[in-house]
Amino acid sequence: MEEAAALSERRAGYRVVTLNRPQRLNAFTEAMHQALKRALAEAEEDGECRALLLTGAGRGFCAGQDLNERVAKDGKTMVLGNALEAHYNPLVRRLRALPFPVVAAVNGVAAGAGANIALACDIVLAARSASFVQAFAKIGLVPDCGGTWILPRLLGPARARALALTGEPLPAEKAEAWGLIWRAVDDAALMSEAHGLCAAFAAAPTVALALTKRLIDESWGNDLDTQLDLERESQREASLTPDCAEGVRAFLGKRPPVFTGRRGL
Ligand code: T3D
Repeated sequence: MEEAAALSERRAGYRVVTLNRPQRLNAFTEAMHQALKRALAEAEEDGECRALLLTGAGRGFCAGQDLNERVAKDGKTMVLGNALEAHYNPLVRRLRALPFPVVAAVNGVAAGAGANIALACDIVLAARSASFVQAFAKIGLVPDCGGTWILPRLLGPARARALALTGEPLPAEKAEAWGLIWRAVDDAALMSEAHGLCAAFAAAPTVALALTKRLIDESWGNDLDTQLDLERESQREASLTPDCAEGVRAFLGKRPPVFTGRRGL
């Protein structure tokens, strides 16, 4: 039987999703989109899941769209855009909206849509040998999966433009130095760091983290006044969770908190 194009594994309090087409550097096919969609839906429906780790099998993280599925038949131009509507855009939106932190462990090259999907995760850890490639210009396409939105915001327009227009690989250490990712780590330490982070999130006040994630995302389109109002509302919501009561009690009692991640009692 053929192996699934995305694997999902349940750990204590979090899930690991592995893009699994190593012979093609985990380039996306229709089957991989379907498998990933299922894995993310399962994580979202799993009441015990409080973090998600996304990584790739083999030596790459993801090489974007599998270009074998984009070979024009009869010499005709293939009009692209449908896959963005059907798969890539919902995927980026879902990663941003998941009600717990999503950690990308970028184990190797992340190119095209693969780079921007990694950047759509909440925390990006990358192996020192990994790189981020806005490969689109090399094949006559434009950056997608939110690349034109996230790159200028994280890097400023000069670096965003140069990366997108040249398709030059950005090594992990430089990506960290430029503020594109959280941390570049030794290759051998990548997965243990990523698992450690997810295990910590699995014991964190999940509702507050989900609200924080939303606040930071919404801040891009808000002025300070609107953001202050949103913080007030989110703080009200967070303060009503059992984890907030527990956090305060634990602090005052000089003991470690035991968070459940639950919304209500
Ligand atoms: O509807 C739509 O499609 C719109 C959406 C578009 C989203 C996109 O992502 S467009 C961008 C697509 N991706 C690319 O253009 C990247 C293509 N790949 C590369 O540029 C290079 O492979 C890398 C820079 C990622 C890595 O280079 P390297 O030298 O480490 O590895 P390699 O030898 O090029 O690749 C290894 C194998 O994977 C190789 O196959 P082989 O020769 O061993 O049989 C290569 O052909 C294959 N592979 C890599 N990327 C893709 C791919 N096969 C199909 N599609 C790929 N994207």
